[in-house]
Amino acid sequence: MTGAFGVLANNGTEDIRVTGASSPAAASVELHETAAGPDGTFAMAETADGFTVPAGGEFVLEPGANHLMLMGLSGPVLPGDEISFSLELGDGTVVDFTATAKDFSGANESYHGEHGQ
Ligand SMILES: [Cu+2]
Repeated sequence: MTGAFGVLANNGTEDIRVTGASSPAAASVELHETAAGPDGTFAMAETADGFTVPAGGEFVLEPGANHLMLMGLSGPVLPGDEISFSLELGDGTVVDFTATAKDFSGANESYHGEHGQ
């Protein structure tokens, strides 16, 4: 599995809730958040109520925090690959976007470390 990171921007005047995501590159895509557990270690889990992008603001997806988790990749993801995603919004609309895969080896180590893997 792998993570997807970036910034979701909302230029509108109302908050946007992201309730789900999908990608042809993966069997499923989950909305994950990372939080410190009772014992101080960080663990990631699916968000209970999705991501909320505030009106006129941004929602940051980054390692060790909120991210899109690609589960069950349909094939290897190589740097430079164009991965398309669909985000399902709270009002029922679907937003498509494409992200370019990047070599993430440097930060990947700390990312997995934070996840205790
Ligand atoms: Cu995750």
